[in-house]
Amino acid sequence: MRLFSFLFLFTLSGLSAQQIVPLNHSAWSFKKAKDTEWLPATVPGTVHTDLLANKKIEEPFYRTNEKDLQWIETTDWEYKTTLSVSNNLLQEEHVELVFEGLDTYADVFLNEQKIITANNMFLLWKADVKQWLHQGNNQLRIYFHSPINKVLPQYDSLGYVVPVSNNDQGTKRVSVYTRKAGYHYGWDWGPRFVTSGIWRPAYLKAWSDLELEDVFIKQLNIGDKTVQAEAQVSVNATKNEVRILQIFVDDNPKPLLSETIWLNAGANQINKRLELKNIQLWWPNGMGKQSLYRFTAKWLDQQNQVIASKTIKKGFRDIEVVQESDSAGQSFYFKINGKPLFIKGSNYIPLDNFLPRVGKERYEQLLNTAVESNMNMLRVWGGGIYENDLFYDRCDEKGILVWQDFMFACALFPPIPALKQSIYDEAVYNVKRLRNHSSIALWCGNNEIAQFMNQNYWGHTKAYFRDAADSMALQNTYRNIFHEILPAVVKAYDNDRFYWSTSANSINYATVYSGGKKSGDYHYYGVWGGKPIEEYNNNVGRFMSEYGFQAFPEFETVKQYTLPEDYNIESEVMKAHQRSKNGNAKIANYLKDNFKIPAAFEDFLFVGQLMQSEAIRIAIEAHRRNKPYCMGTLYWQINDCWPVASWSSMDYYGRWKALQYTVKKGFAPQMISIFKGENGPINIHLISDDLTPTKGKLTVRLLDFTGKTIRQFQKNIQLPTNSSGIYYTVPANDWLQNIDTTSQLVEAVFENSNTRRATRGLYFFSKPKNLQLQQPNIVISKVDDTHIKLTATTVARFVYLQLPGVTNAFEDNYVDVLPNTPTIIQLKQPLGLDAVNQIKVKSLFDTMK
Ligand code: BMA
Repeated sequence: MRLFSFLFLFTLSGLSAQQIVPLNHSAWSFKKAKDTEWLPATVPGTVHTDLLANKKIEEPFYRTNEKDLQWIETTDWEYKTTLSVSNNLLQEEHVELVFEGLDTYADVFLNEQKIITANNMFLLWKADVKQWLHQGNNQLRIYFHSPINKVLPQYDSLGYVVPVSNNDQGTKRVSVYTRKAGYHYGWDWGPRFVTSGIWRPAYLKAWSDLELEDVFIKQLNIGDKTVQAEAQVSVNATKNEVRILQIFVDDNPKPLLSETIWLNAGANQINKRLELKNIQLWWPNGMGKQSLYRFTAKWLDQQNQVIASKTIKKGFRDIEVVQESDSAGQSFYFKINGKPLFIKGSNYIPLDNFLPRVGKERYEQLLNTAVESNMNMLRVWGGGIYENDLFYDRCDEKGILVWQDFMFACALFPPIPALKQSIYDEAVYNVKRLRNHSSIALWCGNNEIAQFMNQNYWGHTKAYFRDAADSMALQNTYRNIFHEILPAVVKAYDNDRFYWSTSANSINYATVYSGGKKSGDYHYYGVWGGKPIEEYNNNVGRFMSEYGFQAFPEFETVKQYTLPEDYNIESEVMKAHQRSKNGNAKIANYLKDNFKIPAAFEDFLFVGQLMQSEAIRIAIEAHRRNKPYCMGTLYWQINDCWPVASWSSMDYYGRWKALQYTVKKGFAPQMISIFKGENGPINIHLISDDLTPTKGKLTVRLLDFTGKTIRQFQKNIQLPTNSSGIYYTVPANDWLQNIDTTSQLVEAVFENSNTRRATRGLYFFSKPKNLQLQQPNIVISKVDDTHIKLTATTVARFVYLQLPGVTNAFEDNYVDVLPNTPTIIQLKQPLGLDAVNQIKVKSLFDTMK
């Protein structure tokens, strides 16, 4: 085995005067507990990725390999390393061994002394190990119990089966007995890989005198450019002593606060009022700047030597969830710094099944996609993880608000006291870890549990849940966790943040779900469940926290997990990458109603993406038209954790599906929606989320597919701030008398006179399958290094551009091109000389031949 000695000691950013020895570069090895051969391992990591790196298993995401890897979850594993400890380190009064994440049932032994027994993936585990360490080599060994076998005795002895959705793909659904990411056990977009491992950083932390444990800058009151705040500093002192606390803002060398403090041996909590002048407020993306201030708390001894210091970033903003009774029911919207904000965004799931391999770049790419798509919120959904600090740092910087679920989804939880204690500890740890982040908008107890309990799910009836004795125990546990433990933790540690007990939800703290469209937040899956896509227009709630529609990833991605013989959505391999019940049949049915089903596999994937994009476009337009009745839209889901057919708008490799471009346009500050209700007229709606009124010119045309204008209307209009309204009604008996619904369309363009930008909406009278499209003869020409021009001789629908070898090369894609109206597309990177000739183009017409 390779030995690694710590030749240098250094400090983590934000901490000083203490020694941090990271264990991630140390030489680790691992083995099956029963084996004798140790293999090299990576920390942080997982058993699966270590087996892969050692070529002991095949690529888990490839074809149907998942099936052959299920043995890993019922196996016990061991990890070990040698810690070379210097005398210098041992001079400190305390030496702690810290694991920011152990997945999950882990016994940690130092020099064969058991020092930690871990049972919750979402907790930090640490122990003061000084007494067990000696100078030189020390043996660290971690025994991971199978997360399945560990809880089987509890499962078997309970006497009844706790209802868990069939997302848990185990024969015995034991996931709810363990505090571990729900999606590890499978989901309707994810494989089953029940991981084990040291999944977050591990280190030795040595300190003397005092330990600065936590710094919370609590915002008390925002006045005109002045913010009243409180610094809440938690510190552990080794003895009764007098020390100096200083607080600095940004690079200002003069402390904002400098005070001598009497510390008692043990834990101390020091709260100090701060008055902050000339503060710029923090705003979400699209509303203003994301001003963040750096606060550094320092502890000094009486010789002014720094003993410990910690830096956090903080943005100041008021955020409020407004629930006011009105004629329909009750509002549910966010007010930021006093201004109502229409929420635009999506649900977010973990970026990988093997979490430690998600690096900085993938977080960046995800959050850049959110920003580029004009989002202002992501919902960190409850079947995944409380994300890494980096995720929330980037959300703060980019103005992406976070709807933060606690990690509970689609299942009830067994009535086990130790489990509740662990849940309490987990909530305290994560609320304290994340509460400085301005981006976090609310805490939500769980995903869909109350809703499931009341909808005859899991083969049980409502009556069962209400009356049976075991059901009472489950209900009490539910009430205990989501109505008592979690809100109490939020109240104690993050009092100002709104707590919502479950999503979807109508009345906070109700166990009987009475949700719906009139109050609270709403999950609508009638479309995708079988209802026509137009039903989105009739199912608008006050805050749409979920709705979604599936599509396969594009061919390039499919190629990465298949062989040519798998190129059929009903092949075994394609079905292994489709986890939603009847998912393929649903896609095919919706396609039949809306598009001509193409014969070629690649075209099928392409048209499937158009289907998804059209469905969600209808939903987004309906939600925005209905502002302020509806004040938020979060579609299900922005990303994937592996390559799969799913509701995502961007696939596992970061490739934008057609939907992502539609979302970008659909979430733009100004949007046109041309809408015809049943038996109603065709109305031109304009929606503006801007905080200032917008002036511009509206042009509405009736065109035929050759580009000939049949009718035209123009007027100057003004869009009020934060508004949705009808600006023109197409005169039915003049414009629409003799139209051909298969070869004519309505176009509306709004030219914003402030930004000079044009917003366009199109209305086709017929579904894509019935349109009389002709060969559009699309020509691409270079305008300049970052712009190309598309022209067509007849209407071209959903023109898809691909620059081979470049992912997401274009700012817009899957566009409708009208004849006589050149379409300019911007590129993300400058275009090389010949690149324009390499661009591949395809449109709906090509799939209809
Ligand atoms: C909702 C989510 C997820 C699920 C999605 C698609 O219920 O909360 O549980 O993946 O719908 O079915």
